[in-house]
Amino acid sequence: MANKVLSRIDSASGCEVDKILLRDFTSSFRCGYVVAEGGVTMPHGYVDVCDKIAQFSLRDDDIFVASFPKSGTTWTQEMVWLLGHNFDYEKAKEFLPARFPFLEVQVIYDPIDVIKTMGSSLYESVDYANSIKSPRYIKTHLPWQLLPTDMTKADTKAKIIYVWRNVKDCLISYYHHCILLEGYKGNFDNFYKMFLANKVGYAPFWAHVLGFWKRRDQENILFLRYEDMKADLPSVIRRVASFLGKPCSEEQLLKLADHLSFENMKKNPAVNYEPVCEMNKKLGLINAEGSFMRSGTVGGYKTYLTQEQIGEIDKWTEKCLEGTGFSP
Ligand code: PPS
Repeated sequence: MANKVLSRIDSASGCEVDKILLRDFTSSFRCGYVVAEGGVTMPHGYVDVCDKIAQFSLRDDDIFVASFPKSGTTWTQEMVWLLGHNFDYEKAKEFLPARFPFLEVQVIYDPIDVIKTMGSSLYESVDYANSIKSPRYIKTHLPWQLLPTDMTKADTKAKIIYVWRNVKDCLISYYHHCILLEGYKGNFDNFYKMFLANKVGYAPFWAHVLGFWKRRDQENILFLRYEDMKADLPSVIRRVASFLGKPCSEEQLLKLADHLSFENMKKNPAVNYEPVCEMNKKLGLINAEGSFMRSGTVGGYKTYLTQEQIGEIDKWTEKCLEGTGFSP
């Protein structure tokens, strides 16, 4: 078993959520799951690349956007990329994953889909990220302990912008995402059970957030919240610009905030993943309706979750955060 991988998730374990996980994610390339360091659930393909990721050499000018899935990653990536590229809206018409590759995409998505939509070089995502010119802009959903080892060195200069989101909205968004893009054919209740049992990809959720929150005072880490971006995007843009050391005039700021509005991102094919959803359908990989830019709201969970579920998540959260000093 590779370095960071502790065990396989096995349907013979007798655990109900393990069975659901193995049964209800139906894409043919999802041939099982493993438990990685920190109790993290990862699709089986992680085994093939975890050592490569651990050994991935960082450069001083690397910029990572990291998050638990469905926390506002794409939104943050587009902001960071434009700040880092002198507001080049012309170049930003290129598909975001080509400008800002997803380090471990090969673990998560069907190769046929990724190759058809992004090209074969992008599918070998760890090699691709290794090969691109500096400064590199890299997306990852990996928790702190699974990041390239270089990141944990005290003198690392590579920067990480971490974004997190209210766990209930994140859960709902993840459920829709898994139906749309990850071949999930189960119902909401089973997804909910898996999420709380830390059996969805990249879970446990709170340990993920805490891993970065604990390091939020490091000079190379910026800790953001989706809800703050919704409440006052210009303020967050200013913080990010200052963290990146990129000047941003009031005029540039207003234009960027407008470009980053939900309505504009929803109709922007470079960031809305419509081409990927279309390709999935065309290839018959996934047959689901919906869109990646789904609702973009805060508190949308209230129409999905029962009072009982809300109470259960609150209790679970309290337990996960006990003694940490973190208040959501
Ligand atoms: S992924 O696939 O994990 O990288 O997804 P991620 O980008 O992290 O999260 C997708 C959710 O972010 C919402 N989103 C936005 N909300 C508000 N404003 C803007 N501009 C924006 N862009 C993306 C997107 O709609 C997903 O949330 P839900 O709740 O599903 O709508």
